[in-house]
Amino acid sequence: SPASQPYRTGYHFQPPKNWMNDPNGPMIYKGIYHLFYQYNPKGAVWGNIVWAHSTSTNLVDWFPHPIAIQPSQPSDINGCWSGSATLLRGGRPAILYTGINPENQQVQNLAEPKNYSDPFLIEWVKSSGNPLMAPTPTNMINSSSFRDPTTAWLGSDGRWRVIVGSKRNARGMAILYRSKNFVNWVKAKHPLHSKNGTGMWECPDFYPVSKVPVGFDTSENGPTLKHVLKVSLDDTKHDQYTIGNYNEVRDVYVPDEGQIEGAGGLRYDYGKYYASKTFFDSEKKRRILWGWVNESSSTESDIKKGWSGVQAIPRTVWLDASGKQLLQWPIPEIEYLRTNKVELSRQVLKPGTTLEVNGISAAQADVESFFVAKNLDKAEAFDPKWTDPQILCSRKGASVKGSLGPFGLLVLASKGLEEYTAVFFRVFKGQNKYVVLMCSDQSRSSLDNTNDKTTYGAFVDVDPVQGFLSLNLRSLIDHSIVESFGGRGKVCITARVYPTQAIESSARLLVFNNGTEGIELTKMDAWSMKRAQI
Ligand code: DQQ
Repeated sequence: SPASQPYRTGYHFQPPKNWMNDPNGPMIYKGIYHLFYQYNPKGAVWGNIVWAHSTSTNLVDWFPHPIAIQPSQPSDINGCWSGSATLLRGGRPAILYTGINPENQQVQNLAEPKNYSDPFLIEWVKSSGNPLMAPTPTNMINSSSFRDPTTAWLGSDGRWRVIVGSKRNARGMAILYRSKNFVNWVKAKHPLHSKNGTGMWECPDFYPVSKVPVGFDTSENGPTLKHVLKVSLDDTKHDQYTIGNYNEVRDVYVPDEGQIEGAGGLRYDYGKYYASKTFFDSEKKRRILWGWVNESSSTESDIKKGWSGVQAIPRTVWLDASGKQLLQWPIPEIEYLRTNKVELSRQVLKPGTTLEVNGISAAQADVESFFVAKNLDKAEAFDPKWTDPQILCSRKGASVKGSLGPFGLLVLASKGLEEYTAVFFRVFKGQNKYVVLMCSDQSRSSLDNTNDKTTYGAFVDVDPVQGFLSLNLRSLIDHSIVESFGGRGKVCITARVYPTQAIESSARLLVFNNGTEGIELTKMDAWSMKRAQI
C-alpha cells in the first residue's frame, strides 16, 4: 500500500519486488517494445542475476513475462549478465550476453527466439556453440573484465561487428569482434577504441547520430553521421560519452578534437544514472536511451522495503547543433499520463520569492518551467578555479544567496520546508561568456540521515539571445526520483530522494528565487501524472 511504500514510483519502470539493475537488450520487434533487465529473483540486493523481461506498446505501460534468460549451461551457470539485442537480416532478433562460467570467467553467449512468430519473444534458446567469445591463454583478455556486448553492426563487407567492455591494467577498452554468421566470432587485432587511465568500461554503447532529431539504425554510417561511444566507468559509476567518427576501413572510432574521455568528460546524466543502453526505434525513427537509476538509501532499508532500482524514463537522443554534445528529451508517450494541468503565467519572481504551485499531486508530477534572466550585467563573477560544477553546487546550495539565482524549483517539499529537493540555476559572468550552473541539491531532501544526499551539478552550455538568457527546466517527479532536464535537454540530472514528511498528498511544489535580482517566469506548466500500468 502507498502508506507503507511511499517510495515506489507511479510511472517509472520497476518490478513488483526485488533487485533490478542494468537495462538489457531493448528493441522493437513486430511493433512491440521489449525491455529485459538484470534481476535478482531472490532478493532486494544484487545477486543470482537473470534476464527478466517485459513488453509494451507505448514504452509507458508494461506487461511482465517469465524470466527470459537464466543460468542453465556451463557458459552462464554463475550468472547471466548484461548484453544487447541485434536485429539480424530479415529482422530476426539475436541476443548476445555475458555469462559467468564455472571458473567465474566472463564469456559471451548467444540466445535466439524459439518462435519468431511470437511478437512477445517469450522463449529464448541458447546457442549450442556457447560461449562464442572467451578469454584464452593467448588472446590477452582479462577474464574478470570482459563483459556487456553491444548491439552488433553490419559493415559494408558483410561482416557483423560487436564490442565488449574490458580493461588492460588501467586502460579501458572496447574489444572488437567480427563475424559473418553471428556464431563464429573472430577477435580483431585492435580494439575499436581504448583510453588509458579510464579503468574498466562496462556496458559500452556505440551508435550513429546527427543534428537532425531523428535516429539511425546501428549499422548506418556515412559522411553526414557522427558516432557516439558511451562507456559506463566502473571506477566512478558514471555513463560517459564522446562524439567522434567511425572509420570503417580501419575499424576504429576516433573521438573529435576537444572531446574529453574519462571522469571529466560529458555525461548522459550528472546525477545517478548508469549502465545505460540505446536502441533504434525503426517505427518512429528515433534512438531511445534506457538507464538504470540505483537507490540512494541504505542496503538495510532496501531489504526492508523489498526492492531496489528503477529505470529512468526512456529518452530520445540526438546531436546538438554545436556537434559537441548530445541532447536528450523524455519520450513524448509519457505525456499521455499528464492530467489536471496547472499553469502559472508570466510574472517576475522577486528576490526572496517562494511561491507554491497549488492543485497538483506534487509527489507524482511533470513540471516544465520557462525562466528568463534579464539583468545579465548583475551576474556574479565566475572564478575560473571553479572547474567542478558538482563541488560548486555543493558549496552554493539553494539556501546560499546569489545575484542571478539560485532560482528554480523546490520539489517534494514538506509543509514547513523541513524537507525539499532543490533543482535550480545560477548565472555567472565568465571571461568572455556567461556560465550557467544547474544544480540538484538533495542535502535537505529527507530528515532520514541514512540516505546518501550528495548534491549534483553541471554547467549548461547556453548563451544569451539579445541580452536575455532563457532557461528551460523540465522535472519528472515520481515519489523517490526526480529527473531534471535543463536547457531543453542539454543537461540531465537524476536524483533519488526519500522524504519522510513530503510524501503522497503531503508533498508540495514551489518555485523560488533566492537571488538579489528578479527573474522572469515566462510560464510554468505543471501536471499531475496518472499511474502507468506496470
Ligand atoms: N552489471 C552487470 C554487468 C555490468 C554491470 C551485472 C554494470 O554485466 O558490467 O549485473 O552495472
